[in-house]
Amino acid sequence: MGKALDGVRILDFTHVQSGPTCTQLLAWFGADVIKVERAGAGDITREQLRDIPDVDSLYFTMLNHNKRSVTIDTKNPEGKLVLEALIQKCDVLVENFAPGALDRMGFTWERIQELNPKMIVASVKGFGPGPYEDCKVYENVAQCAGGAASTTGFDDGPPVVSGAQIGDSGTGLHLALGIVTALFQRVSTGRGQRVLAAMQDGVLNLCRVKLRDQQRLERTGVMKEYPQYPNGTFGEAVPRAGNASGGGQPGWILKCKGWEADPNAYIYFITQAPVWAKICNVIGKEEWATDPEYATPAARLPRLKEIFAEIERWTMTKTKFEAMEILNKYDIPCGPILSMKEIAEEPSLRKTGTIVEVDHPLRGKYLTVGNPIKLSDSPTEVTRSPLLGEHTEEVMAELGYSLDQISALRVAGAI
Ligand code: CAO
Repeated sequence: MGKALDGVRILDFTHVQSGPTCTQLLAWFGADVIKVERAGAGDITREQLRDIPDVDSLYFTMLNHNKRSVTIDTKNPEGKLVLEALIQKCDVLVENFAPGALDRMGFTWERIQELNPKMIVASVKGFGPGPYEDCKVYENVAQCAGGAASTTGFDDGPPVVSGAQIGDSGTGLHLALGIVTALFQRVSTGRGQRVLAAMQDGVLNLCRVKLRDQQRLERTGVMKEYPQYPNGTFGEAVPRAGNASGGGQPGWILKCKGWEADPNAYIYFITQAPVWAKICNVIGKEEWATDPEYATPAARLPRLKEIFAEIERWTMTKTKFEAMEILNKYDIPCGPILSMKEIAEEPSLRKTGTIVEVDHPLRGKYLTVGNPIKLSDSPTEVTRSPLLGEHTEEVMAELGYSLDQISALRVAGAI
């Protein structure tokens, strides 16, 4: 079966996490992704957090599947010519260098347009135009500047960053959408364009419910579904809400059987209004279904702590999986807190290709997260990440270079 992005060629100038997640997605959808790296070094993540000496790290392999790797020194005059040939042949250039790096290399937007007016140039930067536009940015900087950290954690503790890489992988996802949208627009305009996804913007986009709450707070001075209500105080800014649900249906994380020894023996429990009577039945508090102090969502809001404590008395008698099975019978929304170990071993995720085992010539078999987006007419087959420069000769030959020219460029240190 063909792939959605068959025929689309990506000049992948990305490194570390944010850019590579974007181009990996495009590769999974069928684009030919040619990753350009510096000879002898490559993407810095190849050697970061290594678990096997001298073998590409899991950090690298898990972000660079289905790509080809070529080495080019883009600061060498002859290397620049090779990059120019690639720009002329590709549809999209994706990069996430520090601000200005591409210009310093001599590849300004204007120069790229001269070489290929149809080229889409897509960038991840830490910040958009403004006071921080020249800053280098990593994941947690974006989580802090995008509003995630100030709204994550518990009220009596410091701001907390999330394990979900919303700054890097989240922005990569935003950029991928921008790229396919620009490719779509190019069909009618015939022109390329610039696509920018700033990490601060991407994180804020994912935190938009908190900007919603900021405005609710300013209008009413209180947010009744937050754990600070009714006994705590609200300041001027949205506070950290612990494990509160963030939506209109109150929720919390509750202990399950075995919590004393297992740090993940917990369940997320949502007291969805339409199933309130069923919740009361399950936990043995039938009277709460009709008691005016508990029967309506508004009446429950000031009592959420007491209500969740009562529900927890019940969840502590069940494992998280037992609780899940019982609650789902009654359509009560809930979710077990799954550890990475449990997720890695989950057969259904293996079956759908969300968790995939990949074989690598130097590291052997390892697990990775496959394509989380499933297209019925464009299935994803995850193939291993390339070794550094594995496809240099192949790609150079496609660009029309002879073997002698390739050898000469190697001697000159251009590739
Ligand atoms: N040949 C020659 N030079 C190359 C090259 C190649 N193939 N590939 C890269 N380089 C050069 C760049 O041109 C740059 O040179 P100058 O500094 O002289 O312009 C240099 O390598 C370093 O690039 P960099 O500044 O992007 O890399 P860094 O390690 O110093 O910074 C990072 C890394 C991520 C902080 C920075 O790239 C950045 O802020 N990127 C944008 C935001 C982003 O994507 N952050 C997420 C990263 S994932 O956590």
